[in-house]
Amino acid sequence: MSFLDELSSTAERIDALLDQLMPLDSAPAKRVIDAMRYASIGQGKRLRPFLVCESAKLFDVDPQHALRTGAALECIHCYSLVHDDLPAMDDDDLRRGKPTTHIAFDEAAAILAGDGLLTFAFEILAHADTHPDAAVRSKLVGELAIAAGPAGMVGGQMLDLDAEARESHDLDEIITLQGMKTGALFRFACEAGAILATASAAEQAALSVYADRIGLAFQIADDILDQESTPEELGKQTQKDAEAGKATFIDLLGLDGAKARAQGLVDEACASLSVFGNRSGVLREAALFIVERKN
Ligand code: GRG
Repeated sequence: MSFLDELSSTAERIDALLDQLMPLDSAPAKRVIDAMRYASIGQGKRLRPFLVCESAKLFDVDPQHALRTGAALECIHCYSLVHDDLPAMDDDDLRRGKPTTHIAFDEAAAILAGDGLLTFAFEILAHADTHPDAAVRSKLVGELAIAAGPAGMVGGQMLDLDAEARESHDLDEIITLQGMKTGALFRFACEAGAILATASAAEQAALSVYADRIGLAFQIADDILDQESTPEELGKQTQKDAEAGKATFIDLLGLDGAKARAQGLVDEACASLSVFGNRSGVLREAALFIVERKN
């Protein structure tokens, strides 16, 4: 199977699982489930769940355990998109090629849908179907909470909002905030397979370096796409960071410098996988995909 076929096959399995886990018919509060489903089912590259599944394959983890962990992580990612699009944050009306959740429903429903997805992620992880060993489930819950919370994504978003008010920014500051805002979920995605398998510290460390490099490469590629693509191609508004006065990697490195830096990070990510030998081919392709993707 080609890399893109593998990616879309994981996306289909994630959609099917989320559909099964969030049934509309039996829900007492149908509108919030409807909004949660709208925000999470049917679109998105599912890159983070894909990384969970592929890192898990390195250790022959039960694919269903990896898929549930990936679905939980995707719920967190989708919640962050819903809340990020709200008028109090980025105020966007287009996401994944369709109206954002607060436009399709209303602001209160979008806030609750984000809250619902955030908490549902931990319900999925805590369930015995995710792993028979409670200690493994507990580790997954703890690590995802750290990645999504004030030391990770939420903290990075706060630093990002604070940075808008300042005139000058330096590269280290932007690397730190992006490492928290988007990098932390990538870190969880890549380390989850090792957690599910109770892998060795050396294997976890290798995946941690890989995650760190692809997380930063992802954000640099996002800034490049934002500059070079159209809203139709990306399915979301472009150039919003520049309008908001946010510093991007292109401001700090120049377009060519940003592209060179992203490629250097892909090379470092691939090198970090040498401990896994030829079992890590798909993860190498994923690193390349992250900087070559068109949306
Ligand atoms: C609101 C708590 C809170 C956090 C928001 C990550 C984040 C913090 C906001 C997302 C805003 C954004 C567009 C950031 C750029 C990087 C990013 C996460 C892009 C979207 O991820 P993809 O490309 O999207 O994986 P799909 O749609 O494929 O899932």
